Amino acid sequence: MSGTETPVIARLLNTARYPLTQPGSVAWRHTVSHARAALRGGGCCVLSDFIAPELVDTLRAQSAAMAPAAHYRVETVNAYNIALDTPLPAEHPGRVRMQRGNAFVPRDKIPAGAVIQRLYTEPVFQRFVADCFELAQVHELADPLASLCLNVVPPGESHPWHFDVNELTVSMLTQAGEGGIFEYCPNIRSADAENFDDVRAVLDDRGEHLVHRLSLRPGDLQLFRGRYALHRVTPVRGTVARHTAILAYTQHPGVVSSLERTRQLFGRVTPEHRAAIRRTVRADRLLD
Ligand SMILES: O=C(O)CCC(=O)C(=O)O
Ligand SMILES: [Fe+2]
Repeated sequence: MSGTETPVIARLLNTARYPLTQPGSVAWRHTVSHARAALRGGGCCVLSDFIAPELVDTLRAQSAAMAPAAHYRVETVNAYNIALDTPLPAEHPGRVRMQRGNAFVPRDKIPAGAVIQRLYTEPVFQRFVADCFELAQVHELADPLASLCLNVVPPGESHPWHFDVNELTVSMLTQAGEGGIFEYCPNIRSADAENFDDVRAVLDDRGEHLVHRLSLRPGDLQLFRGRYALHRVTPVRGTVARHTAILAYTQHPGVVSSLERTRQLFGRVTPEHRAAIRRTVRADRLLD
């Protein structure tokens, strides 16, 4: 790179606030220690105005252009996204059925030049994400559809309570909808404890004391431990859909979503999903 060339990452981000072009600098370490403290405490960190201010409109326009490519189908699901006929005891939270009205634009329908594609694969960004999550390295989710998505919550719909497959989720609101609040229950489960009682309490609206809420603006970056925090987006009102880019990373390479979950979310599976059945990689032994 010549001395005058601006690195791609510098054009994408609000580098005045977030020093991603200087890995390891004092300013970098300051941001990382803030993120680490928030992630250790509540499994969630919001870095406001993360994207370059002049790109916030582009981000919104690009997401609005790709939203029609989402797989729209309102479905009945449970919080674990496992088959509804899975035999479970009466009090099990997996028996609670919810309506899922959000829709995902899969990675293979997101243009290569889109801001969110460039950010997702940017090595300096991945290094920053790893540093924030206190990992030596993060891996892109090895899933051709779920690794990078746009989550579309149309007016009148919601994205009900669930856990993520991947341990590390990075997301960015690209278009705000009226309502559509992100709610989450930090560390409600861990890699070795499902804590079904508290999960059931939240699903039955008896768990208000466990619920936290975020106020997000387009271009904010959210780092989140979604495998251990039950979370949802409340119903969107008005006329404008809520759009969020979901950038999924994992601690271990080779993580692919199950066939059941992939069919639910995208309405199709790929040869990579079929090939992965025999070598499913998970960092834990949780239900999903
Ligand atoms: O759209 C959001 O803010 C949350 C999306 C989410 O939880 C997911 O896609 O798993
Ligand atoms: Fe999620």
